[in-house]
Amino acid sequence: MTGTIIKGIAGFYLVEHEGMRFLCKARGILRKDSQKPLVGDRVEFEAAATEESEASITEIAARRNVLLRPAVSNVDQVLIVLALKKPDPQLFLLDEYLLMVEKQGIPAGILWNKADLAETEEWRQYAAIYESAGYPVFSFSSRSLEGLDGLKAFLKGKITVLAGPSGVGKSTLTNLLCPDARMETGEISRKISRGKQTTRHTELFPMGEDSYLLDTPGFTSVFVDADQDSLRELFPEFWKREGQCRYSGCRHLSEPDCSVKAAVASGEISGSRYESYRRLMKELSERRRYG
Ligand SMILES: Nc1nc2c(ncn2[C@@H]2O[C@H](COP(=O)(O)OP(=O)(O)O)[C@@H](O)[C@H]2O)c(=O)[nH]1
Ligand SMILES: [Mg+2]
Ligand SMILES: [Zn+2]
Repeated sequence: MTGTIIKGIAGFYLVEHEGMRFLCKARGILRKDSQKPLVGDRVEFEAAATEESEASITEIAARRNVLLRPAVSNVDQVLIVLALKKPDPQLFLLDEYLLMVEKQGIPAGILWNKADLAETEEWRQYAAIYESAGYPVFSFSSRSLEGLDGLKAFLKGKITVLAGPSGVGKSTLTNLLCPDARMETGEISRKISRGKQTTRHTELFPMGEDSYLLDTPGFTSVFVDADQDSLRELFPEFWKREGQCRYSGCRHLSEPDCSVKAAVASGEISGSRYESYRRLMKELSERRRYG
């Protein structure tokens, strides 16, 4: 049978297959080849007679990708979650998250959450910035459930990692969509005082129809692993215009006849995205000088 590893438990692996769970050991042959199974792995396994009794993984399918933190394979997409209010969105941080995902070569989507707290016009403004950059954009509320259908369609059949700052509603969303998830949710201040989120294990929560969610703790800052000459390649809307600037290798800063700056001036590229680029270019030059 084939299934997906959703969790590791002290040397065993919980494998999901069409809504059923099988507790599996890795066959000796895998251990001999020092192939360590990972959450997210699509595996071949031999089931024991009854569900939840011991079965064994005999083969791990070739991985399409591997993330290190969290340790998970075969991620189809990362959904970056921001709240429209509480906490207010930080676009620079969102852009940093996007760059991190672009760097891994994994498709990204953006979810504007807590739609119940904001006016539709507010979210349309944010949505426009990122739609023009080429990202799929959604809005949702765990309170009113508006946007649920669109979101479900986006998640269907995929392994999706949820990322984004703390307090934006990632765990609430996970609990809502995944019957098995019992993630802790709550106000930011309470969480910090309890010092949680550090020892969380990696677990994929099945949503049915071969769809899985991975909730992650929030980061308030992100390390963008790029240099000044590769940063622009991580902005899809800049990359699209590569070759249209007067100078090849144009950094889109003070060069004349720059297609990116022209697109910013005409509104085709959002000013806030371009500002994030400039700010990061500056930070990267300082990192190189002092780092
Ligand atoms: N108004 C509103 N509050 C929400 C929504 N989703 C989550 N919350 C609240 O936001 C707080 C943080 O949620 P949580 O899921 O723990 O955020 P996480 O840190 O991203 O996992 C909790 O108090 C939730 O009840 C929503 O759609 N609307
Ligand atoms: Mg959470
Ligand atoms: Zn340029």
